[in-house]
Amino acid sequence: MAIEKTRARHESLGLGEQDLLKLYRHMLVARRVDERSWILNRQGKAAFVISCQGQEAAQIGAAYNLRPGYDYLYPYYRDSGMTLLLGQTPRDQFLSILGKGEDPNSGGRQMPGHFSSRELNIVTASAPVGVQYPQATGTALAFKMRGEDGVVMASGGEASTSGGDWHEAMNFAGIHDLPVIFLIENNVYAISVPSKLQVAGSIAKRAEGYGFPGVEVDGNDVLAVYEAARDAVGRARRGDGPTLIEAKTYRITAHSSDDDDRRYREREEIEEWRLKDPIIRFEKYLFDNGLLDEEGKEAMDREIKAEVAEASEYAENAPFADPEDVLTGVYAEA
Ligand SMILES: Cc1ncc(C[n+]2csc(CCOP(=O)(O)OP(=O)(O)O)c2C)c(N)n1
Ligand SMILES: [Mg+2]
Repeated sequence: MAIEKTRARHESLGLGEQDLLKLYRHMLVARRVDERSWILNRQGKAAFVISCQGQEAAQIGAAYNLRPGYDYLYPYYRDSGMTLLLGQTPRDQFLSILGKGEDPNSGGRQMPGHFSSRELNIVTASAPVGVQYPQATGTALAFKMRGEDGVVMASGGEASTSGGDWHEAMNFAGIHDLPVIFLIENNVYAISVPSKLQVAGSIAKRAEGYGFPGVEVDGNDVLAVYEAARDAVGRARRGDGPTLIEAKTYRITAHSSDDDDRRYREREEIEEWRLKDPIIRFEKYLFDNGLLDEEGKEAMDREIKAEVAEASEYAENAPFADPEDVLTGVYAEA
């Protein structure tokens, strides 16, 4: 009797080898860009760094379902993984982190992490936590009114669900069955405040009160996030309305380069989560399924590190924004 080979998880999800290697590569690019950013900060070149480390699976697994330049993304400051996947480059990231004139997000006028691209439909966030949700919901309403099948993804941390904006957006999206996906990257902390002092009950379950599905997913498992977001995007595109995804994850670095996390969490806790590092976990999956080996991994990492070094060097040598340009785009030209 022939022994039937059990299908690997990715096969059941309809993902092929190229998809998996693309997911993995982008997770690694995001990590290496982030690591390099901290070096630039420690060298006194980057004034401020805010990290995606630990959240790459949540970001890349979710954004893999979007159609760049057609769907809309309202990311939050940690979502460099998403923007890199959708088409921003390491060079773009460093130009922004170093506040250079060529920075595509704001021409060097905004803090890092305020991603923006007209071509990629990535809409810049304001600095107050949570204000992206009503705007994203409005964009979803526009898609619906036009009869187009675009979807909108809006993401944020768990603390952004404590604010009124999030609830108003959830309510409005629920009433009008809008094509919007709320992706909450629950990384356990809001700067120094642990989620048990920030979040009452379950975030995912709140969706039920607004009349649409909410799912909780292992945010360090890229395939699990991909699946949850694929279903959510499918629902939205079919006109079946919004979905809330709560991706349980962990921020490995301090909140930002201005934060000393030794003041509020134990080193052991970070070490425990490092064992669940989404990149290492996915690497193991790829190894176990014969899709990557040590040699291939090292070659890819070498290539990425070279690309990141070149991008960083380019940005370091690029000119700062012209001081005359500081008010461009702020006031209407007479
Ligand atoms: C309305 C508002 N309050 C406070 C802040 C300061 N602030 C910036 S980030 C942050 C923590 C947000 O935590 P969370 O939403 O969990 O995202 P994380 O940084 O953990 O990814 C706070 C309090 C702000 N930017 N806006
Ligand atoms: Mg958080």
